[in-house]
Amino acid sequence: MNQCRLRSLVRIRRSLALGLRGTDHHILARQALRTIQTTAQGCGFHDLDSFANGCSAAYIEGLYNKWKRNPKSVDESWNELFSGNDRTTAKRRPLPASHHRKYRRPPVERTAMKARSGARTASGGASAAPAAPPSDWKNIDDHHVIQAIIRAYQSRGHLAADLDPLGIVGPKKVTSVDGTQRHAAREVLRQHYSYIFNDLNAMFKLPSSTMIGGDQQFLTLKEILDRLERIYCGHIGVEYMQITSLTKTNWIRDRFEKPGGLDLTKEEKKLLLERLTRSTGFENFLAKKFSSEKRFGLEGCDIMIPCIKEVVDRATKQGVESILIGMAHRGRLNVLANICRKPIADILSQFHGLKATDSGSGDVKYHLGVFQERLNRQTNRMVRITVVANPSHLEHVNPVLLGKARAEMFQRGDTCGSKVMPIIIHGDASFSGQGVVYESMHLSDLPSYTTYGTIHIVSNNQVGFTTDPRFSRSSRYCTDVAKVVNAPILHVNADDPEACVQCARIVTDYRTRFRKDVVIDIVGYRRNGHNEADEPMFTQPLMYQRIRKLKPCLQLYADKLIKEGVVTDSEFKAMVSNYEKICEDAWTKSKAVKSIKYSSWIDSPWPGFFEGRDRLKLCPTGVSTDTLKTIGDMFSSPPPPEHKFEAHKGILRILAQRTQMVQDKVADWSLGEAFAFGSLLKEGIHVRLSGQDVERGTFSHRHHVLHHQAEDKVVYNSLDHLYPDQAPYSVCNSSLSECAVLGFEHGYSMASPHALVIWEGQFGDFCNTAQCIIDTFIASGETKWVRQSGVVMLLPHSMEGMGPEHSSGRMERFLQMSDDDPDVYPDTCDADFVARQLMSVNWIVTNLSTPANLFHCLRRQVNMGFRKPLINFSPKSLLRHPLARSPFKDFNECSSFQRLIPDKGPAGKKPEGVKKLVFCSGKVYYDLFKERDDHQQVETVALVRVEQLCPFPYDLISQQLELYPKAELLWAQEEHKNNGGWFYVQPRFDTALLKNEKESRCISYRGRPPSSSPATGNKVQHYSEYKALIKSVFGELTPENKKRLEEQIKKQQAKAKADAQSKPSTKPPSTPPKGGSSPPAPTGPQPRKPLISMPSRPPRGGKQRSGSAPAPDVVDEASAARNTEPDSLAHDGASPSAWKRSGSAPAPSLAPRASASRSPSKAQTYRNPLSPAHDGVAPSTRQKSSSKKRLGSAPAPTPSSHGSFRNAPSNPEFIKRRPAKDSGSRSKTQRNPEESELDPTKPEH
Ligand SMILES: Cc1ncc(C[n+]2csc(CCOP(=O)(O)OP(=O)(O)O)c2C)c(N)n1
Repeated sequence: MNQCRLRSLVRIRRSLALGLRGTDHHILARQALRTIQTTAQGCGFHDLDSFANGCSAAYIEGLYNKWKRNPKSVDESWNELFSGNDRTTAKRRPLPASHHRKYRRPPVERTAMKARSGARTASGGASAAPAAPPSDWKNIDDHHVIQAIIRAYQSRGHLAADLDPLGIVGPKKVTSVDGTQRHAAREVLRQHYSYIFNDLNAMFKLPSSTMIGGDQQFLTLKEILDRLERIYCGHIGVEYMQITSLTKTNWIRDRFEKPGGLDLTKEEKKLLLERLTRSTGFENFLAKKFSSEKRFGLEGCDIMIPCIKEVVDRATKQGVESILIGMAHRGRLNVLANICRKPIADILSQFHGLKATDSGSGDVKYHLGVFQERLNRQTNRMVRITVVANPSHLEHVNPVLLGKARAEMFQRGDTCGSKVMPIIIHGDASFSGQGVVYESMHLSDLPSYTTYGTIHIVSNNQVGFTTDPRFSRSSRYCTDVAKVVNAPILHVNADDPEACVQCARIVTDYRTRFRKDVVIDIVGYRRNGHNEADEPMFTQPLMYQRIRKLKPCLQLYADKLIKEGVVTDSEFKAMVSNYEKICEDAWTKSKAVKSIKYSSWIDSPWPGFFEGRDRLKLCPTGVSTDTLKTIGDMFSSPPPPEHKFEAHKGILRILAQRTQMVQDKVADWSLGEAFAFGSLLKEGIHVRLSGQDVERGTFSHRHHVLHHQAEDKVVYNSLDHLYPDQAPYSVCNSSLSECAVLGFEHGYSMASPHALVIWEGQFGDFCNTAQCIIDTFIASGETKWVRQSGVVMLLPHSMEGMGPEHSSGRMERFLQMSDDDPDVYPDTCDADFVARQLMSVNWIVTNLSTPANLFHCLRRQVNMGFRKPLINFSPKSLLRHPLARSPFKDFNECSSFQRLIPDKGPAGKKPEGVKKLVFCSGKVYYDLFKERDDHQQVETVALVRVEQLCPFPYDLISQQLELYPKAELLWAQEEHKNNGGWFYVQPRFDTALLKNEKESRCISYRGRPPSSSPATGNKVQHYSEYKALIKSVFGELTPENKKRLEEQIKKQQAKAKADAQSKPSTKPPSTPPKGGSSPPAPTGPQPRKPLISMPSRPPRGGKQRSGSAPAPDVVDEASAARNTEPDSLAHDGASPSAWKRSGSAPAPSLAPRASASRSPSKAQTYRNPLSPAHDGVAPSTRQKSSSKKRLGSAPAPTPSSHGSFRNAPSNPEFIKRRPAKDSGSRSKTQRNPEESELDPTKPEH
């Protein structure tokens, strides 16, 4: 037998030495070594590692040869092994007395033989191994079963755990063969259920996959079952085996299985009783004083308060300084009183129905926020506790809270969540029912959204309003949603306070150790109805019959501790009466309160921001040309050559175009946006842009993050390297969620006023999946909770034939929710009118038409003396529209935001000749502008852009009305009549008109008819709608104009042909830049009759009209010269004609009018930014020297006076290597515990 084994060892050694890795032989050899390892364990050899590795085989072979020569020359244990007496070894080792009784020899030889026989099969016929005696097979099977049983308890024990204090759900105890009442039912043990119960006293060696033995390696089967039963099927049901991380499962196993690990000391028990007394006492007191008031009491889940308290204590001990809590109604007042320690008198005063001394609508008491900074007496450390105000909409506070926590971490430079910790308290029905829970969970491990672990506490009262779980969810547990992020879930019976507190400890330690989400599901009940006035017996009769018979948890626990001698009855009674007195005193105090202040319930105070500030002062938003130049240069340059960053060629072309724009002192949309961001970063304002695909931009216009074309996750973001002491810039592609991500950014914006926080929708249409956040937080947050936010929503919006769901940002909804009174003409003579108007409205709604206005608008967001959400309807085709460009002078110190852009062309210059005054907003202006040319009505039709819709610019509107006293008044919009701005502007125009007594005009609508669908998906219909709109404003094209345009087309085509033949090199490229995605569909409809003028189109990456596109319209130089350009372009060299001829220009018909006075050289500079001439001046080369300088002088950000955001970690590296998970926020010393598990050689559990 031993000879046989030795032969096997020698074979193993040889096979390993020969490097036959991956072969069957090799695998079998390894198996055999493992078997020998088991043998060694069984024999009492404990240095298993050295025994088991391949090299040891040589050693063993040597020993064997030595032993053959002289058996005494080797250690006795080897002698026993080689001579085949190894069975005696176990006996020889002193074992506990119990072990001698029925020690089951571990399955040594059988496994080894199995390996050998396998090897034989694989190698095609070695000598046959002797058959194993039947008793050995039994041994092997028994050990396997023990392993399987242990694993069954670990992974399925929670199914049999005693979690329900009502005893309605959960397993029934069954009597085992030994007479023990056990929970573990067939669903846990499955096929092993009856297998071994006939031999409960058999002794087994515990496998390494369990720690139930503590220091003991051997236990009887009975003891194994009892321990597993206690751990996994008691009052805690732990779900953790779904976690794919071995480190984490081992950690949890260790915490639960180690004997004695879950015990509390006497002092701890006493403290727990005291806290439970407060929790229950608070609800009892409220019930006594306000029996019919809604308070959403915690009775039945009272233990939640001591649990949260334990989390707070433990986390503060571990270094957490700020705890943010998000929760709904249930138990909220109790949390405020007993966790935050908001004075109870303040809470009680909310019941008195007092008037508020400050403005706002206020909110019900169980929605209010709280911010408390206090000394944690258990740890003697200061801790900030925030409960974020929330709406009724359950669970929607989650992402808001997470965003706020993330921002606080950023502010504090907390790069791993060691100082800031979020806790979210859920209801069982809402946790499983609300989709936002899932969306928020999925943010938990994203680099730019992680909060390094959130502690989720479910106050599970087993009913949602009146619906019981069988009808409110399909999953077994309400917490199953947390499994998507591999969170461990601890279900615990609410009537076992000690188990609950142990769970609280474990989840806190887990979060500290792993920085990941974790869940406690406190399974309790609801002693009253949904609210205190509800009769629960209507719908849950049987449940409530049981509840009525149950003693409160406090009483049960007090009885237990009295029995254990931890407290005496009189001590407990004293605890209860002490707390009652505290409440009574607070009650007396609260009666003296005569008014309330909403602002004393603010959850996000901004200390220092408002003090000493003139809130009505609107600071200038323009910046110096030098600043523009610096930002422009950097934004248009690739990383310096020394970094050897391989950028995409298409990107280099885009950068070259940007370089050209900077040289020409003109900015397109992306440059305008970059100017806003860059200049704010320079001023120490942290900028964060988040949303789906925002790094590149849905329409491929932004390209803030350049990707190395040869190396994975190597990126470059020029806006991060503008100035050495700039604030950090975060641009982050989000998960595909609107609701959670918008909520997150709103929360982020609440943390500090010194940041510009922007959420961009992929298309504005999709913002309706975030409607709850928009309605309940952004639109009304300030009114309800006196809390400001400057969050910006960028919603791509415009009718471009892209169908019902890619057209409308639903402007009408935002405008409908705006709270400025349409019937009140404000005091426009007030010197602070503009600021006052901004300050008093709930949000700002803009539909901007120029990059400069976007720049000023974004900068105004942080230059105002207060914060207000901004909803901006962003363009799509305008992102590349040649007319939608602004000269640098529109960004300089003398410039400012234009709420309304008047007509500065011939019509504006001679207003008396104007027959129609057309007000419009956004992209439609460019359509009207072009059509006015085609219709030759530049002198008779004035086009006025309302850039800021809300608050309505009454002063500027009135000026326009006065300027054109004889003109017919029109509001033209591309949206359907029931959409867009019409319903909002109409009554306000009326109010403005009524203000003037002499005025007899009213404004009429021009646009699409009402429709339930925001846009057609049919291009033909889109175009016919467009034509109808144009006709309604300008009438039919006259025959002369038709003829003229026809001739223009021909001329243009001939010219283009000639140009193409004479200058092939300057021909526009026929395909978009490689790698870049197509820009949005053009404005205009595709199929059309010739001679019908088209709305202007954006260039499509230089691509000419597609096959289905209509024939080009004619635009001749002469007519172009007559036309007026949009004002923003009237003063500089950036000519539309230049664009028309440019390499990226669309077909001539789509080009805007050219100015004859444009200098050809200027035009040329625009014409072909992709030409070799431009490429010759490679941006990298051009920037080389300056970039080098910048590089050299780009230290890490330094603190500045602009708020703590400057202190937040910036990106000191020029080229960033993106981590797979966290964006550089984990310090080197804080190694991700997961990292070790990425090693595929590590064993799987
Ligand atoms: C999004 C949303 N839908 C419906 C409601 C109405 N509502 C208020 S409480 C409640 C039951 C919530 O049950 P659960 O989450 O278990 O919490 P509990 O009240 O039982 O603590 C419902 C349906 C709501 N507030 N929010």
